[in-house]
Amino acid sequence: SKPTLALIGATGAVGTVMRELVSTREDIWGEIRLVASARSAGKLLRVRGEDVVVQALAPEVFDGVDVAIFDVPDEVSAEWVPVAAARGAIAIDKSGTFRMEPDVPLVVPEVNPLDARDRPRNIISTPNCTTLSMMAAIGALHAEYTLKELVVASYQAVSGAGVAGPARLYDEIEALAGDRTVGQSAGDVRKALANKLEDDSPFPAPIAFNVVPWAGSYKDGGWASEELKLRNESRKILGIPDLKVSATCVRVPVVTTHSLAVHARFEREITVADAHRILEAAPTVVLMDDPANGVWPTPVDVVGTDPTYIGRIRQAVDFPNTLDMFVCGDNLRKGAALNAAEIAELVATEF
Ligand code: 11C
Repeated sequence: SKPTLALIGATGAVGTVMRELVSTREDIWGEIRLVASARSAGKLLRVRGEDVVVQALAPEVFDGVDVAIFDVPDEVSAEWVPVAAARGAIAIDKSGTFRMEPDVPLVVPEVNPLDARDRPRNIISTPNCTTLSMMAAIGALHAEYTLKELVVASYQAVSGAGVAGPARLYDEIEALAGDRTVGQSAGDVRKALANKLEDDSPFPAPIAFNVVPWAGSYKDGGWASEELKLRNESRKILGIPDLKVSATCVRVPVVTTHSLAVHARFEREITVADAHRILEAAPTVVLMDDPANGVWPTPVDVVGTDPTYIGRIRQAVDFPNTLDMFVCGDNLRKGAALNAAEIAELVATEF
């Protein structure tokens, strides 16, 4: 019989995309259970064209579940992922809680699918959306040219911060709209927003009319957690423990789709034509690289789609064996729900 799937965090930003994905991808699942916090229990949500009652998170909801996908805050995962695993479910976790634990694989199906088989704790982690938004493309290049260094600047969409992110961006845009003087003197955007909106933004600075060089929590040395995740997770997924990585993560006023400027050094010379050949052959990558004709990816053309888009590929003039590139990926799809769904489909073949 078909395996039973549970979606934990079914009402969140990623949970919503997850329900859409399981409703539109090949239907390999038997029962699909929707689980959320007690606050959302009893709600009806649509999956595969049917209304399903949301259940409150409790140990019993995992009984009979084969695969459980978690998209919940770190502390909720820390408590409940082991419960699901102990009750026999393969737990696929989107949080940062288990990603770097040595006995938990961190999987991107295009890059390291075999790692999903080795899961002594019955837990598989799925990476941060920033790491994931470039990984299919970078992984394909690495497979042939062996990556040595990555320097990355991110341009992260507000939905990375959950449903509160887009809500805040829309509110700020609405609050500023119509005033063609705002944004022209230091502090005027902050002042205009303070007059109209509550001080409850998920972002540490105005996000409309702005870019914010901060994503995640504060870490030693002045790093933002997102920057360290990008480093640690890239190393683990690619299987290069000493990969040199340095990142600067920036939030931009884009609703959904993270972009990354990537400066990648390889073991040997790689030309733009080499990269084009590899990326054209990568099934989940779309090459949009014809700058003479204005062809490169942007978030507004990528949002809502599955692939990883790449363009602006250049051989770095002053750095040997190095390419500069621009990558876009929908942070809620490949960056989150889609990667988890793909891992789930990978392990579902075992049932
Ligand atoms: C963001 N990448 O854009 C983050 C959200 O470790 O999964 C996801 C955090 C994580 O804000």
